[in-house]
Amino acid sequence: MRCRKCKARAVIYMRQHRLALCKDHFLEWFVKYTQETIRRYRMFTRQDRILVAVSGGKDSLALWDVLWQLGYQADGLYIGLGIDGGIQYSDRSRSLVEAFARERGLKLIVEDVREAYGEGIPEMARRSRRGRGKPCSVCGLVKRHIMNRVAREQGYTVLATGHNLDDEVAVLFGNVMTWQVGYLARQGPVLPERDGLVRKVKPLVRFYERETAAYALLRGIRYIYDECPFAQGATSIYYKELLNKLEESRPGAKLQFYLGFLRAKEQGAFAHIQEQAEEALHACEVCGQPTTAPGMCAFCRLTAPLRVSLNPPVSA
Ligand code: Q46
Ligand code: ZN
Ligand code: ZN
Repeated sequence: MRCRKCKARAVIYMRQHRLALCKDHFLEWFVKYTQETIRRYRMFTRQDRILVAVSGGKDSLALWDVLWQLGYQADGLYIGLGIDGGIQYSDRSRSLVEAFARERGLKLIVEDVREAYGEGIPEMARRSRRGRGKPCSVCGLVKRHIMNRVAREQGYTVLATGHNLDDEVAVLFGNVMTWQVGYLARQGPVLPERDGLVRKVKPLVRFYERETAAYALLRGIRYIYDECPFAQGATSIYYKELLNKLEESRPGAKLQFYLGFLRAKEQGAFAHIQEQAEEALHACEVCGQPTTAPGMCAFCRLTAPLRVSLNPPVSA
């Protein structure tokens, strides 16, 4: 197959766009298409200070690389989750992110959960009733809390994550399967800023996973190939497999499903539940971060016993 632009040997064929490209033209297209997504969904401008959440995986590092090439003010945030799983998952991903930042002279902020609280995600999950023993719910809570806190403390106006189309479509499918209309009303490439929550954006949301992987490989980005050990058996992975089968027989089905949803949203399909879905937020009485819970936020409740042991009360 030949590149549509220069007729050289193509390295990728994207069936949903009926587009074959060589290495150079694919890399150029990927950067331009990301910029178009940023503009189309009004994600941010050159004046914004962007904090990119980087896990060490292909998507988040590809995103940081593209934003760096486009000349945005984008710093990285790595959150050490204290996950080993027999493959030193957290240690290896941290070294890869640090090497990535060093090689490009980019600013990286590292927050390590175990260093800060004396427990990693697996231990926190064992103590918590959240997620019935599965660490992902606790992990999501901790990551959201730290991302928002760091962004606010350090004056970032936007938080960017590397979610790709496959991730978003799996979430959308799950939300539709259970008719979580509140979640559907909030799902999208941009979550606007409100009451102490920093704006969240997903600039890679129109790329299939194989495209972000191709971008990372062709750019020579070293990333962690292993999934987090706790990702196994997740419902989202099952949905991804189902949706891949659909895509095989109907190329472009995933993109169509997602973009159709966004169009319906823009036309106001969920407008009437949008307001109800946005529960009132107030400041947590311990950390000051926005929360819907009365009094203390869920993160402070989770870490309260740890804070006591880290800062024992001073006896008179
Ligand atoms: S890192 Fe955390 Fe994921 Fe691992 S424990 Fe689950 S949520 S699977 S993105
Ligand atoms: Zn070409
Ligand atoms: Zn709190």
